[in-house]
Amino acid sequence: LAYVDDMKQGLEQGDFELYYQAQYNHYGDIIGAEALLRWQHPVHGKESPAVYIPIAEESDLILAIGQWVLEQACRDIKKLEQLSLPDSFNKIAINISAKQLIQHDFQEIVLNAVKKNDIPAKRLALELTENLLVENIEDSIKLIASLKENSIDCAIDDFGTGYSSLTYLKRIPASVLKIDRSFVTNIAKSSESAAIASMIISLGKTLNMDILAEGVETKEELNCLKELGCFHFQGFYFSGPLPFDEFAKLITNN
Ligand code: G
Ligand code: G
Ligand code: MN
Ligand code: NA
Repeated sequence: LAYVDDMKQGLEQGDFELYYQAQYNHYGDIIGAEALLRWQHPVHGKESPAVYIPIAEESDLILAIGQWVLEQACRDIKKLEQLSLPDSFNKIAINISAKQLIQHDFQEIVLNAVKKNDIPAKRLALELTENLLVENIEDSIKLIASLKENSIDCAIDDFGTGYSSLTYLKRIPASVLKIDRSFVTNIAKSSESAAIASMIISLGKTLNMDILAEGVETKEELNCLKELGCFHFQGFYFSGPLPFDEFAKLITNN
């Protein structure tokens, strides 16, 4: 439990931080960003959320962390609203864990954070993984539809890696489909990856969703995605995750 205690203490001490990775359209305009959690373990140093989020998910600490992420993102959106943002900029997306999503008052929690920080709801979006949605399919469908009515869009994260059935996908009223990084890496060299990406892109189009490719690292990958009809991107080729101030500079200079 030592690790969970370290996280709890880190959260209380204000050691957690949100970084922002910009998302771009095919003109090179910034259309949004994904908020990514950062925390430095007192002994192990910088660690990926891929390591500590699953540990937090084993206890209720993920709820406190998720709450902090939600509120911090809303505070940062408030700060962005006071800058001169480009017209292309739409929203900031935060990642949501299973335990958060299944809270009976999850929607209320989200809407309260929006209200409390006095930001337009359309500036906040949620990223939910494919598996998370499928595990709670009926409730997820209702929740996403209801959030959408309240101007909060949802994206399906890591698409293609889970066990989603296409029947389910059709029923999920998400606005964005994020092509998992694993299909984007080497897309220019691997005909298999290209075929899968192409399938996801046509699927998304059929379902009237925006398609965003994550993990774009090279010009070749970018060109390949454009040829396949994907026009929204995120990845090191454009920008890595940045501390808020640097992200704010990036977006106002773009
Ligand atoms: O930021 P990358 O840098 O290492 O993130 C690794 C993984 O952690 C990704 O799958 C990402 O979705 C997840 N992640 C990052 N930030 C958050 C967060 O605030 N909440 C949740 N639940 N997951 C996050
Ligand atoms: O699962 P999720 O999509 O939320 O993962 C986001 C993770 O991907 C973060 O860890 C982020 O730092 C990482 N990431 C973002 N862009 C790139 C990229 O271009 N290449 C690689 N390898 N990782 C990336
Ligand atoms: Mn994500
Ligand atoms: Na992802």
